[in-house]
Amino acid sequence: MPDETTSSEIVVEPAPCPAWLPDGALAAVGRRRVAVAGPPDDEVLVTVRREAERATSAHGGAVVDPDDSPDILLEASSVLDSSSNGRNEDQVSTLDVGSGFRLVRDGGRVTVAAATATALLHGWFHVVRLGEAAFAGPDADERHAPAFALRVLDHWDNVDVHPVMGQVERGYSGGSIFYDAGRVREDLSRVTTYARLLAATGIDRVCINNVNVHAREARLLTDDLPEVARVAGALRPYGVRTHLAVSFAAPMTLGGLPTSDPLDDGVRAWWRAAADRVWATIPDFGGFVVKADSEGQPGPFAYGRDHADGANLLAEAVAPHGGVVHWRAFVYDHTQDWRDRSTDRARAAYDHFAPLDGRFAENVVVQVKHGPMDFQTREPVSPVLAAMPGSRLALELQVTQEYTGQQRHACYLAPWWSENLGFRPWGHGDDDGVAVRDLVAPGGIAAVSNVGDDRFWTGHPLAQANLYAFGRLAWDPTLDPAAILDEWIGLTFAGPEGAVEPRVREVLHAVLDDSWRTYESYTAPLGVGFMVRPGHHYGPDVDGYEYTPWGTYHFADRDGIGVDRTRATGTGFTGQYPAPWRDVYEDVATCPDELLLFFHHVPYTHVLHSGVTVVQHVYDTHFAGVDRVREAIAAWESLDGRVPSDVDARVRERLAEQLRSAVEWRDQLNTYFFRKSGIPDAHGRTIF
Ligand code: GCW
Repeated sequence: MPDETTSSEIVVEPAPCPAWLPDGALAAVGRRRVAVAGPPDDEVLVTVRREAERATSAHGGAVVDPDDSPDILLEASSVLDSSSNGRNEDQVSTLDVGSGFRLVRDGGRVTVAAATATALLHGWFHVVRLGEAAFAGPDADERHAPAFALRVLDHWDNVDVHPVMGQVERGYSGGSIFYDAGRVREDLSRVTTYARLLAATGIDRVCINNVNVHAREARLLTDDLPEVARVAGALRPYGVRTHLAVSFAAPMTLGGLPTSDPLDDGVRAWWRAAADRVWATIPDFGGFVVKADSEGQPGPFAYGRDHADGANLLAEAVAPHGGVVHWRAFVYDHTQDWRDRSTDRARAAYDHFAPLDGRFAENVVVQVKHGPMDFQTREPVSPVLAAMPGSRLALELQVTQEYTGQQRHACYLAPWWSENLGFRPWGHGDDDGVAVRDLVAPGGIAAVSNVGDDRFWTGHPLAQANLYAFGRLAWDPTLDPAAILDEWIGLTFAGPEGAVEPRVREVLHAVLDDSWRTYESYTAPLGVGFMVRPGHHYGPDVDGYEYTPWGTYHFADRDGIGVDRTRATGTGFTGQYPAPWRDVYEDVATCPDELLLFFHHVPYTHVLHSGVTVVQHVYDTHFAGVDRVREAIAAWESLDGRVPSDVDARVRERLAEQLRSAVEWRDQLNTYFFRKSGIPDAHGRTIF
């Protein structure tokens, strides 16, 4: 057997893993007779037909004519309502038929009908997901529509490899699936496979470049448009539309104008011409994403203008084409003096954006990070979400695990996202109160993707569950995270005949269901956040950010820890919330334990609602967290050959690193708090 490779040998990369769409997952539909009806030249309808062919040829079914009594009939452009004169106006308005589908089950046969081929494709994947249950239930006539019309994945991918951030900023899954060697990839077949995975969750928009738009990436908007069109062409068969992140300074850097002032006529004309070119090249282009006046990105502040001026400039340019502008609210001072106690980064988004409510054009979506800081494992919900009733808001989540273990730790984030989506800023009223998911319905939801060119897509194979769950929550934010995980397991670990071994299901739930809380337990405590290594943000460094300009401090001293954000004695951040939360958070007696250090500076001896002191809580949770990682490892090892060996090997490798890292977190945090406070662990465990 040759033991060395020569340069002339062709290295065949293993195909990317099928994630949640192995052929086994198509068994229930693939065993049946499937018919597709609709405009034959529609590109997405061609995909629907191909999907039907793929499934049936893998499982012995057949694609048949619509009038040949199919078991599954997929119909595009059919009348969605059963009333004889077509659509019932009430239903049309509440259902958003444009992006929804109707599913009728009659005597075990299923008809899926939709007004567009993309919606039909989503309906097809719905049936795939249901498996045999789609055909076995009682007769039914259901309408399914996404809660959010805009469901976007943002890629922080660079075309060039950035010297500090790499090719994918905060990417933990290898290189970009879009770009290689400083240009759009020649072979974009993987992008189409990605679009297929997304379509199976209901995601239909992707922004293909980093919101930090560097010089090379800025040119995607101009010189590289034909290349962007190729990417759009690779996403389109699965009904996924392309967006671009653009630089606010583009009129100067790309257009050679002397200014980017949003009120300058030349600048307005430049953006209109730029947008015209984009839509002339890519007629179904979605729109622009903008990070302005944030972490060094250019913006309207340079001209004494505000973010409404900036956003409306681009909105005007894209409006004739039906485009949208996702304008991010992640704006704060990243050059803060750590000695300055009057500035509070948590306040920044609200202070900048709430006063602008009502001034944004109709096609501007203000994209708000879920928390006031930055995708921490635990933070309160951003008060901006309740402060802009006259604007279209989108919720921004982070699927890539920047602060949540970087896809080396198993950390299923759906419970955390679900908590944010269900948060009720005005508490529970008579009608149970308005939740974040209601507030963002007009602007939808966006998240930073965790995908790269890694064979498992997400580095950690189990991090695929986060991408899947984001898509499903974007469709229906009321879904139960454990039920979503169960769906993901059912699809991903389907054997050739579609069944999943019960033990596999059990172990995956054991490892993932509560993994976000486990991660929280061994990292920064009680909502204080950060305590990570500066720069790459992996692993513990309690004081790593304490004396930096980033506005992320914990203020630990010998007596206590936490940030006083009260109105009475602190930064006043609690005042950005409506009642009851402004008062609940203000009072140390009512503030929830998990957010105590976000809102209050307390002594280590402060007794939590749970009955233990702050310092004892740190010790207890950090010891328990490591124990839970050990349990997860034991559970995984008990699978013993029940999952494919390559998945098993990768997961084992990641779990080992998770344990190493969790032990490091435990020991550094416990030691830090012990040394600061001088208070020993009540149970006498080892602290260094
Ligand atoms: O979480 C921070 C990241 C930056 C990122 C920024 C943002 C794209 O550390 O890498 O930049 O957020 O959301 O803009």
